[in-house]
Amino acid sequence: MSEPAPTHPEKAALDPALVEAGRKLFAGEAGFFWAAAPTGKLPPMSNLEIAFAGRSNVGKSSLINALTGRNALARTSHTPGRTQELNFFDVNGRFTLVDMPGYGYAAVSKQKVQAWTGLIHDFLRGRATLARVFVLVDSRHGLKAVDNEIMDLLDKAAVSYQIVLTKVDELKKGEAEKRVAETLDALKRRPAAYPEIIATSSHEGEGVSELRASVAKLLVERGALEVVKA
Ligand SMILES: Nc1nc2c(ncn2[C@@H]2O[C@H](COP(=O)(O)OP(=O)(O)OP(=O)(O)O)[C@@H](O)[C@H]2O)c(=O)[nH]1
Ligand SMILES: [Mg+2]
Repeated sequence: MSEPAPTHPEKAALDPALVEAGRKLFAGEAGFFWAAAPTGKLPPMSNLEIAFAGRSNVGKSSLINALTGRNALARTSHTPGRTQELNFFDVNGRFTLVDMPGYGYAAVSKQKVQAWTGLIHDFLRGRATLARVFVLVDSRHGLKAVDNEIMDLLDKAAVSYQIVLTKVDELKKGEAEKRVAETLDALKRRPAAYPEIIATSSHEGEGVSELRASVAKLLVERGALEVVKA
């Protein structure tokens, strides 16, 4: 008899070889190598890049720390607006993580918001080495207008992106599943959206190995990593 069809055919976490590849991928060295301010230069393009975008305070920098197993590789803060540049982190000389300033944060000057928005948009639209954008969404709040704007931009530029829900440790049991289903539904007509959502908690580690596996899968697809099947 044939096996029943999987409910999440794309679910990278179900493939143990990818989970292991993801673990290894993030197990070695990780280091900061470049900051780009709105008026500054981007680093020369070399390795594939994976960017973390999302509203201010959603947990972008914390998730980079959780993925790389460091406490303070990317700077985090309770106060929104902590990350003010595009920060580039090399992982094992193999690929690059990009921590971005938050969008939709109104408490800094209008001028600053404009400069950050310009920087974020230019980078997301025009970077050939950008392999995927993780669009982080607070699991307590779901998609907001600013998230839809960023997804519109990524769809138009045909840049692959994946929604990652953050801070699921703050939710009651069962709420995360509901949020995932509702968010997936909102992505249906979005051509550049990866059809799988990962629910994470940087504080408790939930979803982190799944996210690492998703990065491994992406690098395999782009020819930047080989995975030996068990
Ligand atoms: N409960 C909970 N809080 C989290 C989690 N991840 C991050 N936070 C908290 O959220 C706040 C913001 O985290 P950051 O990682 O600095 O957020 P960011 O998106 O980089 O913020 P900006 O750089 O200001 O845009 C901090 O107080 C973190 O401790 C999580 O998984 N669970
Ligand atoms: Mg940050």
